[in-house]
Amino acid sequence: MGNDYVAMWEKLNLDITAHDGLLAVLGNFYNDIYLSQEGRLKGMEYLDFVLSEVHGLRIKELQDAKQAGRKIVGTFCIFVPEEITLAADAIQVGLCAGAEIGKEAAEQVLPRNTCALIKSFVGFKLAKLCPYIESCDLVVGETTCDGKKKAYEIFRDYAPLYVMEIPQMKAASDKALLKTEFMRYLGEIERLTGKKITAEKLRAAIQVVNNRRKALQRLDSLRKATPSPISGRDALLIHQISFYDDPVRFTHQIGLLCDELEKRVADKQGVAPETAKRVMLSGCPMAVPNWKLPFVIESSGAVIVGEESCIGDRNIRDLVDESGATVEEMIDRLVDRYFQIDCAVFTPNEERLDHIVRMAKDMKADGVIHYGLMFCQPYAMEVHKVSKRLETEGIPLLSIETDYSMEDVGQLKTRVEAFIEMLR
Ligand code: BJ8
Repeated sequence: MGNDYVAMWEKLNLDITAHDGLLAVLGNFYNDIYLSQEGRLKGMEYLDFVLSEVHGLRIKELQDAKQAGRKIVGTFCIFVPEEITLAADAIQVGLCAGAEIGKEAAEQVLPRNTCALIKSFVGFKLAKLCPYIESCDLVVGETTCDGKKKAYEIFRDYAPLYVMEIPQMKAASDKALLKTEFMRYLGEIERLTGKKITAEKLRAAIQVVNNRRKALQRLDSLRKATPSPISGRDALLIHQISFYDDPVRFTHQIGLLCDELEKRVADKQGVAPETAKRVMLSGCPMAVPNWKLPFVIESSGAVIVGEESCIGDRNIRDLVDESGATVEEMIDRLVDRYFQIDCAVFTPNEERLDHIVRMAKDMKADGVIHYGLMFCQPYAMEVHKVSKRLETEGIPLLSIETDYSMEDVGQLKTRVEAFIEMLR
């Protein structure tokens, strides 16, 4: 990324020196983890380009959109309905952060024993590192885990924040709460943009987001093939970029990539030998540039065939029923869809266990690696049930807890290699 963007970053009030540091880390990481892979798909050139311009061209596009009167909405959770945001002609971007570069700043306001994802987004804001946060007209938080919920109370001193209440159980009253919250959000977005959300606009937005989900479903279903035609690292990157890129353009590009993948599958061409062990990831979301564990797994000779995670299957598995005629009917369909999300903040959360088993079987996974971010209680607690359930199904599990630092790479590699050896 050249210097052409420095003026734009200065205008966004980024700390240019610290931001240069972030881009350098990102660039080195990307070279080591991505560009070093052999036999990559031609279609990945688009993703490489988007990533190389993630703080450049895409931010420029957002600034141009703002100039043209559109609003930018940032989110941290897949519960925030992008369909409503798009229906008011606003742009939604994911703000979850996967780097520890703002950690020191974050630890001045947060307890040290906070999960890395929360520290990262707070740190990015306080250290003025993220052009996405700085571009936002509204940041939408949500009452999911306690860590995020309480961090927003601090975050709101630094950014225009709106918090959506998310239920924690799945009774009828919880569903009614989600509907009330979606209606409240609709009102908030209309106020922000000054635009009325009509049935026509909401229907079009539902189709745009559904089409992106369908493209990602197609991608993930091609990973059922043996040998797997795409690395887990590349597939994860595609899911990560889906939170930043223009949805229509992204969907088109993923369609082209899937055409290429289909050909590979037909030719029995894979990224790893047919005998490579197939591993499924499950657990906390992996935000850009959190590629540590996938790299460790795939450089140990296994191939990742699926992610049971919010940056993965949990975000794309369910579509919105497109049959609603009025705005209210469409909101009901949205609630039906979002209410199926089986995040570990729900109690009880048996559906997630069913999904993990179904997905592991579908993807022909030889084993599951459960990924928990250190200090993430919901996923750490749930791993006990995941482990018991997988044991009854005869599916081997390795549970890993880590953060964004690179200090434990050696130790992780030893554990992952032993697990893969055991699968053999
Ligand atoms: S729907 S998973 S995106 S809340 S890792 S911050 S849970 S302490 S991210 Fe999530 Fe929505 Fe659920 Fe998905 Fe807290 Fe855990 Fe940290 Fe987490």
